[in-house]
Amino acid sequence: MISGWTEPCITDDTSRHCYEIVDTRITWVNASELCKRGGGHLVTIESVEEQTFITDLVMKKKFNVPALWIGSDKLHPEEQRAWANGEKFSYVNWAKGEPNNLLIDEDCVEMRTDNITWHDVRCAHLNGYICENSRT
Ligand SMILES: [Ca+2]
Ligand SMILES: [Ca+2]
Repeated sequence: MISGWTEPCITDDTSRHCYEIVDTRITWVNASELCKRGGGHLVTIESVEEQTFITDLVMKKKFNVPALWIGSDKLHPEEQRAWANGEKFSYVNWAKGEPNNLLIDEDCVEMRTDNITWHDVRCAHLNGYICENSRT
């Protein structure tokens, strides 16, 4: 369950970003819906600083899920590749060889909890997820 947006948060020049990591395994669409219901969205990682902050959060906690959904779907074809809000990727942390669309329809993006790299996988896969709430 979303337990609230009080912590942990980072503040940059223009806004404050708070994160909630949930280790219940659900599909990308369901994770996206739950984040929205909590007033946020699946995390968009726009800089190395944001990735580092999230990496620290993930590493601090022992997860019983191998991967967490982040906020990108409709990954293929390549020219559509972006965050679900339409924003183009300004930063990426793909694992070597990813995104590879290996099983066809690997249209959603997960972040592995062991090494924090991104992989494209099928959206019906069951993962934990990270919600973000950004306020200006
Ligand atoms: Ca973000
Ligand atoms: Ca893949």
